[in-house]
Amino acid sequence: MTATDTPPAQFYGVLRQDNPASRHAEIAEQIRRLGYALLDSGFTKDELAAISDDFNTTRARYVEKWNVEKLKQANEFHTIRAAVTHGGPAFLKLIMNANLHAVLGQLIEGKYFLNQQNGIVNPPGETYNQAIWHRDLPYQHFTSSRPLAINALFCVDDFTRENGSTFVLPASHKSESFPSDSYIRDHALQIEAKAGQYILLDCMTFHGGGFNSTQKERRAVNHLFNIPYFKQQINLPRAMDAASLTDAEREMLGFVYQEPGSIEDYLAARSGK
Ligand SMILES: O=C(O)CCC(=O)C(=O)O
Repeated sequence: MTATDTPPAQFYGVLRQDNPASRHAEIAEQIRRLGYALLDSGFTKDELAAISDDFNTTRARYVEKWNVEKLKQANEFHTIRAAVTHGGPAFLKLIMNANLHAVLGQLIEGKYFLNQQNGIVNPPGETYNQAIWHRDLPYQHFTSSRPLAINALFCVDDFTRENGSTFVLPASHKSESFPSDSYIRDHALQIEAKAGQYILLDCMTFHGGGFNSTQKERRAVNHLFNIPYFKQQINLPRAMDAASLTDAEREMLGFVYQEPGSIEDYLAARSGK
C-alpha cells in the first residue's frame, strides 16, 4: 500500500467501535455492514471431489425422476430442490460445516435452521432462473437491525467472471427498495470465489448469477438459514428419516420447528410427551 491509499489509522468522535475477535467475527462484521462476504469451508481436496461427484449423480437422478421437459416448463431445469432429502452425504456435510456455523452463530443470535438447500447450475451460454436480481426473502421490502436469514452459496466449481460468478449490490440489505438503474450500474459487484468457498449474504442483499460465457457448467449449492419463524421452502423433515440423523442435524433440518398440528400436540410438546 502506498502513502496515498493508506486509510487513516486514527479517528475522533467515536464512542463505540466493533472489535472482531476472530476471522469468523470479521466475516460476520462484513456481512452486517456490506451484506456479503466469502468464507472458506475448510473441506479437503478429497472432500471437494466427493461433493462434486455427489452433485453430478444427484442431479442425474433428479432430472430423470422429474423429467427434463417438465422441469424446463417450470423453469426448474437448472435447480435441484431439497437436495439433502434425496442426494448423497455431501449435501448434509454442506449444511453442517463447522466454519459456516461459526459465522452464522455470530450473525443470528439464538436459534436458526435450514429453510432450503438447492443445487444450482449456471449453464454455459444461456440464462437460468437465478440470473436476475432478487433477495432470498423475495417480495419483501423492509430492513431489520439484525439478519433474519443468511444465504450460504457453496461453490462446487471456481466462480469466475467468465463463468458467471454471482453479482451483489453491496449494502442493499440496508435499504427497503430495489436500487435505481444508475446505482446498479455504478455499484454492482461481481464476486469471484474458489471451489470450496461459501459466498455468504444477508438474505435481503440483492444478488443474481452472471452470464456463463465458458463451455462448462458452473455448479453451486445454495442454502438459506433463518430464524425459526419462517416456514421451509419444502418440508424437509417429512422427506427424511430422523433415526439416521444426530440431534444437531435434526435441529438444523427443522425437525424441532414443525408447527404442532393441534392444541393437543402443542400441549404434549410443552409437557415433553
Ligand atoms: O447462481 C448464482 O450465482 C446465484 C444463485 C442465487 O441467486 C440463489 O440461489 O439465490
